[in-house]
Amino acid sequence: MFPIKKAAVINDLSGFGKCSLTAAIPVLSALGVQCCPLATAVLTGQTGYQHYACTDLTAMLPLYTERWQQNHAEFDSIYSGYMTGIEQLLKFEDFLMHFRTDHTFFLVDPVMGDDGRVYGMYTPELLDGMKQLSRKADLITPNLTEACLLADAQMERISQYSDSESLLSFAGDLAYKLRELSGHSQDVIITGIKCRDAAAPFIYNLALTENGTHTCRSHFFNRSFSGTGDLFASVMCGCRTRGMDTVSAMELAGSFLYHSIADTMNENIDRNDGVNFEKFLLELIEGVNRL
Ligand code: PXL
Repeated sequence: MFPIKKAAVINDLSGFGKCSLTAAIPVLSALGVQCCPLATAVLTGQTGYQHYACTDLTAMLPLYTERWQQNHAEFDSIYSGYMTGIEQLLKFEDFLMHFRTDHTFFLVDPVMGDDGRVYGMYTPELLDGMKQLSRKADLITPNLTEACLLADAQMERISQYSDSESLLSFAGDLAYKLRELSGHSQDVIITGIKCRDAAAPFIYNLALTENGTHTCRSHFFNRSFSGTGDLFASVMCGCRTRGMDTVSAMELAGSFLYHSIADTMNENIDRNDGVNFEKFLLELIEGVNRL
């Protein structure tokens, strides 16, 4: 048997949307990793819903740092996702200073937008803060929109590529630029690259690691669902914490998401409600135990 490792996960708790912590907790558990949440906010549902309420928990963050220090907490990994604002990000930097060691795996999922649109809470200060934070990570998992924001590339370019080859080459260049900006051997995965080639639409993930560039792809159903980026990053966090390499973890995450989305497509589910990932957690348990 293996010792249970611990991941500190800074993200929000949304009652509906199967995203952020309601994605991270079950996925990390399935992968045999304890999830220790630092809740950034509690929402009735994710912000895509027409009606939602949000209680911001920025004031709690220094208490997490202080009390966990007093209790001598230690983490094998730290994973950050949705932040409500720059103050939260700065308080998290303080947490990081206290809890990140040479042995901690640090993953930043720079949740900022998707499909060429930026989420409402995004200010230039938060974008700047996210650029600084993401450079410190061992692995970042931006989607194409977020990668453009982090690399100061024009988002409009995403829709200008008509063939998958040039879109993937654009994503590859972004990954190189982001790794270079980090100033160290950071792994970069650009997620959810949608190639809408009429004959065979595919969604790609592109990883840049010390071994070069790797892509994996699966059928694209031409719909986006809430929480898929969070599920992907959670699988990456759990697998890397358990010692799996980045490319194998990316392949497992891609297959888990493909099955979850394909199953969701069989029902008439609103995009805001997320995907049927619960049925496929066994795939993660088996995948990580093949190690
Ligand atoms: O899945 C990203 C995400 C996380 N948390 C909240 C969100 C979103 C995306 O809209 O609204 C609260």
